Amino acid sequence: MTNAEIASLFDHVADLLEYQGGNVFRVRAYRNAARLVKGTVEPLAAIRGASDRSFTDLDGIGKDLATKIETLLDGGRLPMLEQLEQEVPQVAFDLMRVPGLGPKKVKLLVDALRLTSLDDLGEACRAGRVRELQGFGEKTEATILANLAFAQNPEHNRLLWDEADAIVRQLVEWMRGCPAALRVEAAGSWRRGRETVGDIDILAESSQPAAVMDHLLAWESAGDLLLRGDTKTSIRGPQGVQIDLRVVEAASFGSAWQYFTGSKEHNVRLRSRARDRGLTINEYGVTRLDAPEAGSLAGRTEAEVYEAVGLPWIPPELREGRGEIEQAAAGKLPTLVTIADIRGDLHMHTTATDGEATLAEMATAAIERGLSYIAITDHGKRVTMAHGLDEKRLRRQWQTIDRLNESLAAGGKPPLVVLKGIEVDMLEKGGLDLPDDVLAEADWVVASLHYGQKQDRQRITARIVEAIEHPAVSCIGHPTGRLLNRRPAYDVDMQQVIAAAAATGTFLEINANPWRLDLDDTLAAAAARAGVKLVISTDAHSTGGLDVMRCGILQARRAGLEPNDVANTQTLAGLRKLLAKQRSA
Ligand code: DGT
Ligand code: CA
Ligand code: CA
Ligand code: ZN
Repeated sequence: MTNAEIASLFDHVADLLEYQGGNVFRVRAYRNAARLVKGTVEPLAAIRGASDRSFTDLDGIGKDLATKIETLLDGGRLPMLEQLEQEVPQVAFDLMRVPGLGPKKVKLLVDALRLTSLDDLGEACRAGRVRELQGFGEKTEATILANLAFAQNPEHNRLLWDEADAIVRQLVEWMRGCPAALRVEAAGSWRRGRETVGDIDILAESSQPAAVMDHLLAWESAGDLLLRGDTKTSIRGPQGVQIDLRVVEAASFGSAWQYFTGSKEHNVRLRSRARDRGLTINEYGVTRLDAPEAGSLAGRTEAEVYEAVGLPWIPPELREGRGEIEQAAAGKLPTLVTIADIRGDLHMHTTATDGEATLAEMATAAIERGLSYIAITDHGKRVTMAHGLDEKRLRRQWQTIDRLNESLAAGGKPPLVVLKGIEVDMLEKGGLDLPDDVLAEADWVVASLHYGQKQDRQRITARIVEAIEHPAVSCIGHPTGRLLNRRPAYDVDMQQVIAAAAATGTFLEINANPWRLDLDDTLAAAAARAGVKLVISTDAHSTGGLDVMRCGILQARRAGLEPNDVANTQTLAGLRKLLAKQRSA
C-alpha cells in the first residue's frame, strides 16, 4: 500500500466517523494522520523496514494508528473501518461523492429528508424541500442539483487512467504467472490511454482457456464472477471495476488484440475499409468475403491485420476514428512524442508553498529521472491557502536556486539546470498576483486561474487572454480548470485562447496530473493545429509527483503531437530561443 492509499483510507475513516457524529478529537486525529502520511515523502513501508525506527516517531501518530498502519501495510483490513462501512447507509456513501457535500451536510440531508438514494435527493431539490433545511438556501439547493447531475452522469463514474493502470499492472503480472498462458496483454481504453477507463479488457493466448480463466478467479483481488463462457470470463476487480478476460489461440492473437483495443469507432471504420477490399476482419482474423473457407489470411500480429488492408500499424492512442485511418493510408501518421523525448519539467511545487519536498529534493528527483532542466513554480501570493509567495519570499527562493545551480555546475557541465519560475494567479478582477518587475526577472512564468472560476465566459476568457498577452507569461497552466469526475471546466472560449496563444507564442500546458489532463486530447490537438506549442508538465507536489509525466504523454499522443509540438522536448537553449520569441511578440 502506498502512502497516498493509506492517507485516503484514513480520510475515509474520518468521513465516516464525522457522519456518525463521532468524537471531534477522534475525527481530527484521523484527518491529521491522513495529512501527515500524505506529506511523508518516504514510503511508510521503508520506515517499517528499518529496525531502529517506528511510526510513533512521526508527530501525531500514536500506538493505535501505528498498529493500523502496520495492518494496512501487511495487506490486512481494518476491522473498525469494516464496521463503520456496515453502519453507515449506502445512500450516505453515494451522497458524499457529490461535489460540495461533506459528511455533516450529508447526515443532515439523509436524516431530515429520509433519503434512500441519490434520486431522492434530486426530487427533494426539485420540490424545494432542501432550501427549507437549516443552513441550506435556494442557492445551495440549486448548486446541489447541478452537482448531483454531474455526479450521476456515468461519464463521471469511470476510473482515472492512472487508477486503472495500477490495477492493470497487478492483473497482468498475476496472469503472466499462469503456466497455461503463453502471452497476456491488456487492451481496451486503457491501452488507448483514454483519460478514464470504464472496464478493463485483457487478452491471453492459450489453448487451455479453462485453466487461464481459473487462474483469473484465483487472483487475490478477484471479486464476484459476472460471466463465464468457453473463452471469456468477466469478474469484478478492485474498486468494483469490471474485468473482461478473453482467451484466444496464437493464430488470432493479433486480430483479437486489435479488436479489443478498439475503439469501436476505429474498428467500424477499419472493417468498412476491409469490406471495400473484399475482406472481413473480426477478432479471429482476416478472411476473404468470397472465400471464407480458405481460412484466415492474417491475425497473428496486429501489424499483419493492418497490412491486410493496406495500412501501417496504427498506435493505439490514435485509434479513435478521428481520421487516423485516412492519415495512415496517406502515409501521414504522426511520429508521436514519447517520454524519452522529454528533457524538462516546467511546473512543480516545493515546501515553500504546498509541495511536500524541498527544492533540493525536487532537483535530485529530477536528475534521477534523467531530466536536464526543471522550473520551480510555487504559488504566487493570491493562493493564501498554500502560503503563496510574495515578492520577498520569491526573491529569496531565487537566491537559493542560484546557489543550487552553482553547486550543480561545480563539477563541470551541470546534470540539471533549475529555472527560476513562479505560478502566478490570474486575479478575479484581472491582472496577476505579483508585480511586473518581479515577473520580468523570472526565467519561467506559468499563469493559472484558481479563483473566480464561476465567472461568465466573457470575463474568464478575458482574464486568460490578458495573461497570455502579458510579456512575462511563458505558459498558461491547466487552461480549462476541469477536474475529472469532480468538476467541469470553467466557461471559457478556447478558440479565443488558442488564437491569442498562437499570436504571442505563449505555450499552453498539458497538465499531466491524472485528475486534470488539461488541456485534454482534442483541445491539445486544436492548439497544435493552430501552431501553438504545448508544454507537458507534472505540476508535482512531491518527488513521486514527477512520475505522472507518462499520463501527460499519453494525452499528448492521443492529440497526435510530435516532439516538435511540445516545447519541453527542446534543449534548454532551444527553449530559451522560444521564450525570447515570446517576449518580442
Ligand atoms: P471503456 O471500457 O468504456 O473505457 O471503453 P473500451 O473502448 O475499452 O470499450 P469496451 O470495454 O466496451 O470494449 C473493448 C473494445 O472491444 C472496444 O474498444 C472495441 C471492441 N468492441 C466492443 N463492443 C463493440 C461493438 O459493438 N462493435 C465493435 N466494432 N467493437 C466493439
Ligand atoms: Ca474497456
Ligand atoms: Ca470490456
Ligand atoms: Zn501548480
